[in-house]
Amino acid sequence: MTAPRLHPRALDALPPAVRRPAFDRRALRTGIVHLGLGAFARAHLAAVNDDALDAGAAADWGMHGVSLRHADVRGALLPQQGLYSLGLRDAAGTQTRIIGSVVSTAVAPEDPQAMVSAIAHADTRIVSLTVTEKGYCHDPATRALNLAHADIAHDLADALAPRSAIGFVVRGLQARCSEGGRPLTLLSLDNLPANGDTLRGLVLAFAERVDAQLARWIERECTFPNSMVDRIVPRSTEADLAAAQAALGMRDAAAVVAEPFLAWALEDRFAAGRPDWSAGGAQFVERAEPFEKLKLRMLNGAHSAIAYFGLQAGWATVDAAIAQPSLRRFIDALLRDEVAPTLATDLPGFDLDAYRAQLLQRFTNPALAHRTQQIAMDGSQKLPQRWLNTLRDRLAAGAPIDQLALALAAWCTHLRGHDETGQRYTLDDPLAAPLAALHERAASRPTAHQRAAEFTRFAPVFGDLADQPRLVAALSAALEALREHGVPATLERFAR
Ligand code: CS2
Repeated sequence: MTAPRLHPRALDALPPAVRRPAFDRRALRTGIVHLGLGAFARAHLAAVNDDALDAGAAADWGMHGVSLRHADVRGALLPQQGLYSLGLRDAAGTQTRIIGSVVSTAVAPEDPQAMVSAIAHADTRIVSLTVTEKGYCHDPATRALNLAHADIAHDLADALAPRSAIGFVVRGLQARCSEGGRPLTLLSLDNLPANGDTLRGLVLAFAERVDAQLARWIERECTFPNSMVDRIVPRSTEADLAAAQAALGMRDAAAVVAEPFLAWALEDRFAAGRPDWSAGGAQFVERAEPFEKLKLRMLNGAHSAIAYFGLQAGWATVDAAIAQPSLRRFIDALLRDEVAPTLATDLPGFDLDAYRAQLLQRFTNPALAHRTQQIAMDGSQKLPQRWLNTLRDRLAAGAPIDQLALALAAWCTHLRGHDETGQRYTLDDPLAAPLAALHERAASRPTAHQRAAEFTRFAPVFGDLADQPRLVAALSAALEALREHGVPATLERFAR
């Protein structure tokens, strides 16, 4: 017999252990338009928003979730009228709850004007984004709008059917400005440094090219709070959907799983109000930047290192990788010796040792099966803020960079498209073709020093670090060590 589908009418039939929304979903109206309704947003923003609604937030804080590319999330949520389950998992087991704050869903390319109208709508007071790093169509090293990006070029030329998140936002703001000009908050929830300021810079750069008056209106009426978001949310697999079905006694095609941990530090600069997300663990802060920097450099920096070593050595998940003593010792040393010292002055009194210990503990979560291959994707978009800003600070301080250089060497090595056993994989990166060409160019150089220098000249990632002498020296030593000794033995040598 096929299991029934999760649906508002079926909520009463759920097992008692499954928490469900306490608020009246039928009264919900859309106040938040969210771009990028992937697993992360469903396990973070929407879950916190549910907590706020449970705690009595007004019914006009429902969410309209929009996918910018694919129809699968909408396809899964539509028959469930927006309901889905969130399973919080660790070694102790799984806590399952139903999330109800998503009122409606859409797929932007099917009806671009509907998306523009949703941003312009008088009831919309927040437009939030989780579109991943590459969704900002910027130059990762400089964070400037990439005017050569095909979607940006298209969106500047064609006002009616945008493709990019930035294009949709600006065309939506243009309509909003001419339809009453109500203020709006634009909230980036992606892992970018100063994500609000970055989004603002990109939106204004696009808007200037459309209409300078529009750019002035945006500067006056819209806010872009910075925020640090944190929860580890792997992509859902068939096994996750099966586990959700077992817990619910019904089928949920949009189930997400995540770790129990959640953090969200954001600036309280909302142009048109907000729900009280502190009910779900959000922390409103004066400046989010120190928290972002901490999280990007420590958690995401460690994650990317685990991903590239793991991928090369054949450790398929984060917990399997961090269970390798050599990698665990190296990551601990990297965070302690080279990353944490760059953060101390920004966070006076903050216990960086406890934070590091907690991170390592989170990485050991055996119930997530977070794939190293998933984290390894889009490295060109991630490494500047995860490793290279740390590296710049270390260089400026005249401090050692050997461990950061080894992580970089693992990324450079991974560009060859196969692991240490010869197993091939596809480079998953918006710059995959130029990166593969870069690897080929570097590999053709006769000396390790020249190979390392070649890598550092890849401007979208390294920017002003091209040919930096200390970086080239450290990277060349690290590339050689990896080539000669392989991942596990090299990690042993580099973990002091
Ligand atoms: C990960 C992040 O895939 C990745 O690049 O590093 O998604 C990470 O799991 C989250 O930022 C944790 O908050």
